[in-house]
Amino acid sequence: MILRTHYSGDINAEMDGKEVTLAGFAHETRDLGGIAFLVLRDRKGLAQITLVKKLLGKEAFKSARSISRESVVLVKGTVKAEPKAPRGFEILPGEVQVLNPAQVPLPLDPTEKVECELDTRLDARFMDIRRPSVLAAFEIESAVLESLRGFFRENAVTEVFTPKIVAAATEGGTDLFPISYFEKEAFLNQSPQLYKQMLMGAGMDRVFEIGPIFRAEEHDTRRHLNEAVSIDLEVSFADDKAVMEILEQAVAGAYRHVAENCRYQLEVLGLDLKVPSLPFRRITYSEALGLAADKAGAKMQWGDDLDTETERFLGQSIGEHYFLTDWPSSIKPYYTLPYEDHPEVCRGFDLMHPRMELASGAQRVHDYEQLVGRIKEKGLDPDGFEFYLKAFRYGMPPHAGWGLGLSRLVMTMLNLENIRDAVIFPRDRKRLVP
Ligand code: AMO
Repeated sequence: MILRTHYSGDINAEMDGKEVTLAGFAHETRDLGGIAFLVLRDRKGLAQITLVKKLLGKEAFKSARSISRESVVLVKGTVKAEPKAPRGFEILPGEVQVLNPAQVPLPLDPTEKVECELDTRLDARFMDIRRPSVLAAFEIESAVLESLRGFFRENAVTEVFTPKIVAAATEGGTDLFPISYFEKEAFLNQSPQLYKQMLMGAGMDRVFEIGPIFRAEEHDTRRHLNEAVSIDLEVSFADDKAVMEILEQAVAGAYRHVAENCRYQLEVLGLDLKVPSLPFRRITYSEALGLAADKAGAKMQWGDDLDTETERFLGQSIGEHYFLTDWPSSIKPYYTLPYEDHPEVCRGFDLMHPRMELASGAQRVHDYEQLVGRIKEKGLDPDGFEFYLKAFRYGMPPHAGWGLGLSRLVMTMLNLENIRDAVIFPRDRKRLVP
């Protein structure tokens, strides 16, 4: 049995006279003597419950008007069109039940009238998410996932799960969380990279995975976490250019889906979401260096990773999503395919939002000997990768793919200040609870 018949957001003045049952939290109470208001909040909005002594009876009126804020309430009543009420209607209740009272004082103010430090909010996250604008971001994140899954299905991509407890590093050996795994050494996986590539060798042809990645980085920034959700794609018989097209369509599609399906949440956030237009600009690494040197006087050498300053400069001057392509082979991982005729440059790319990197990807090395060579060049030991390399000895299709950070996608889409605003229970250098 579901206790409520409607969410607040589903009710409007045209439903005048209808009997409804609402359930949610006591957002606010206002007492004007003979008449009192209870504002009920659920995940779709607010509803004004007008408490009238005559309708409720003396005792029920008395207890309803003294409900503590944020208590869980159930209201049975009639919808009445009321032009003076905030949403053009009020509910005249015949019954107001407190299903579970909230203690006082509250750890923070869910009505968003009082500002609150991020740490206080995260410490009492269950209460913080009751704030409509905080909840809105997570509802939108769920819509983004729905859009991505739909997009992958339309493109005949198979959803997979790969292990998060692994024996080897993916991205180069550092930044791993060790865990105890019986008598063996094990780690939390940094990326499904090796597994999604092995699945190309398995003939799965097109796979995607949405799952956690773990990075033991000491970063303390607004865009790094130690546990993040990555959306990973791998496609056989595709090159870097093909998977970049898939990526820009996936991103623009997610924006479109949110713009069409999350109107209430966007309104709560005060956002007029602009769907990015396709295709995104493609800029090579060399062009980016040139632009930064000409216009901002940056002194980077070919082969340096782009620093935050340069990224910021490029983001500001381009002002929309763009791809950075043709990176030096020396700064991209061993699995990135170098160009045949100028191997110092590789088929790796990053998808950038003006504020930060959202994704990286590449066409991969699929030749066994070349892959072993690249692993050695990076100072790694091929023996540690035997389980992965094996898949390259018996016919590995050429393939390409990418990894897209879910929280960064949501954070930039909604213009959130901190990645922690896009993660329900974030894990960073200092935070392990809740
Ligand atoms: P990369 O390491 O660039 O590539 O990660 C892909 C994307 O994942 C997100 N991300 C993070 N988000 C928050 N905090 C972090 N610490 C963090 N680390 C990564 C970013 C980033 O762009 N194997 C490759 C992908 C591939 O080539 O397919 C990889 O993991 O949005």
